[in-house]
Amino acid sequence: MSRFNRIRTWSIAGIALLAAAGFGILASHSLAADKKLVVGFSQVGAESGWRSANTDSIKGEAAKRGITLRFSDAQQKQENQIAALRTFANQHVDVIMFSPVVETGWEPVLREIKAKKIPVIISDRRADVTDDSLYATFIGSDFVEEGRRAGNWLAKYTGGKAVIAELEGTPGSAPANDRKKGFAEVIARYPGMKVVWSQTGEFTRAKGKEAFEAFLKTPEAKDVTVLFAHNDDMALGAIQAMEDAGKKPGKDIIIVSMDSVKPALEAILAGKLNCSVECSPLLGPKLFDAAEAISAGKPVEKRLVVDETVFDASNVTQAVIDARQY
Ligand code: GZL
Repeated sequence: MSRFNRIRTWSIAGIALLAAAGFGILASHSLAADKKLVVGFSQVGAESGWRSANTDSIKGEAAKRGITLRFSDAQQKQENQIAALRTFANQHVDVIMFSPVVETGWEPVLREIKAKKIPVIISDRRADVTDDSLYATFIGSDFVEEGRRAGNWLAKYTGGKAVIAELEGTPGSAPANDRKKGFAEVIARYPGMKVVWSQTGEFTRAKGKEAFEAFLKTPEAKDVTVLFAHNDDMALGAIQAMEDAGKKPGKDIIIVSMDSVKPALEAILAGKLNCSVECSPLLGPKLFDAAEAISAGKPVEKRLVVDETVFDASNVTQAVIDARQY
């Protein structure tokens, strides 16, 4: 065979080989794209209106996309979450997602998952880890900024004078730690603003009511002018306690809370709550966009923060409430 023909033959073979390889990648890629995902999700619990809306968003979005969702409710117990994460890993799901009930204690189980090469998406609350290769992305709010927004709103509304009772969220959770931190950072700038009582209500209406009922019976209660609650459910419980004690919530005691669930906006319209800093639970679309991108081998941002606002009497109307998804 002449030298020219030999080169021509090898060139054709080379092009055919590259094309086949390309097709092979394409085929495996398109097979991955066609394959419906199986996702394991470990949820904190069902402690608040926010959490229920968050679960609805996740389940609704998975159903819309034809994604098989294996969902576990941990009833606010870390040990239940760790067990669920291990189960998902042993089932070799395509992606694991979870909202960490508290910030610490996740590294061992995340290392087990990493060893199985299953990507992890952190939803809503931060997990403190020393190695950020243990998760692909963290999608949720900036709770420190939410705390600052509450502090700034209160400083403006009260002219920098407030004797504050604080209902905290779940001890050790990122929203409780960070909202407290952001709020304290702002009120530290005002000598006339101070927190004189602080106790957890575990983010639930029942425990918020119980804690505030007990507080109202103490001597310090007579001086308190403001309640800062780390979520609306605890604020709504405290409002019930105030009314049971013959006080006018929103007037005798100014109330600032977080989440902006519908019952809180209704309380603002009724003049019983003064401010709610929004924290969006509607994370479903962003979570599954990330899961699909990761499964298709595409890069994702390590941190995705959701945009939020602040509600008070100036921007809450019945039309705004009716238009809310949660
Ligand atoms: C915030 C979320 C918090 C809500 C509470 O993103 O983790 O947990 O503020 C919920 O209502 O219990």
